[in-house]
Amino acid sequence: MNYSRTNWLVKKAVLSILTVGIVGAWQAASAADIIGVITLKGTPPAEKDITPLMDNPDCAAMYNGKMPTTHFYVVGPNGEFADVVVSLKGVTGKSTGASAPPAVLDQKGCLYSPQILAVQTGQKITVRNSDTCVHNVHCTPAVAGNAERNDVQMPGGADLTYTFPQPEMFLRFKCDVHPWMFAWVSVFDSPYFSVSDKDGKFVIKNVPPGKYTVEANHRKLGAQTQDVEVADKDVTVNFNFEIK
Ligand SMILES: [Cu+2]
Repeated sequence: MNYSRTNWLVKKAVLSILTVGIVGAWQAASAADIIGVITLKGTPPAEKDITPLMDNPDCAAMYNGKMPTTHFYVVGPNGEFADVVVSLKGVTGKSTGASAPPAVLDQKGCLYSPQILAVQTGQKITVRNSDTCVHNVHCTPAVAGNAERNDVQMPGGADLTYTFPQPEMFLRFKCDVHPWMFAWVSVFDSPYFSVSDKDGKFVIKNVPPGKYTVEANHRKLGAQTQDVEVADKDVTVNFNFEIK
């Protein structure tokens, strides 16, 4: 074997060791998603008509005579249950909120949109007024360290920005001009949470390997938990809520 052939073999061996090392490190650091579907069994109480909204000409103009209602139970035809906040219980100190894109809380048709929102500690919440009337954004946290604020927002006014440093479930936003307007913002000290969509689906992305308790929390029906172990494959966890 000549020198250059030996040299090439040595280089090839070093390269394979490096490759194995890099792939190994990548696998060790891999993460997986926790996915699932939330369903509701039984018939929830009927939503309430928001009649005072229709007494307000600015707000009523957006509904063409069709009465808006509350959104306490957002359920699909096969029990697909939306607006359930799913998170990893007790995971703290992992927030990437400071560098996460802002979450948007809009005021449209004299309702908050969305009405159930989840963010990280330190993540910006952009509150917008898409309506032609004035709103009064009033957040009323219950956890020490999260500040109450009360801000007037004119139609076409600049976006407002809120952040909360402490975890809190269902932190209330209300409007002091329109007493039916509420949004409930859950704040987590990690990026590991999700809100179920209209199909009842949720995804908690890039969860590091480990054992966790997954909590599904609905504002009216309370919380359920399930234990899971995450390795290197996606894990499915479904929750079923029931109206008794
Ligand atoms: Cu308002």
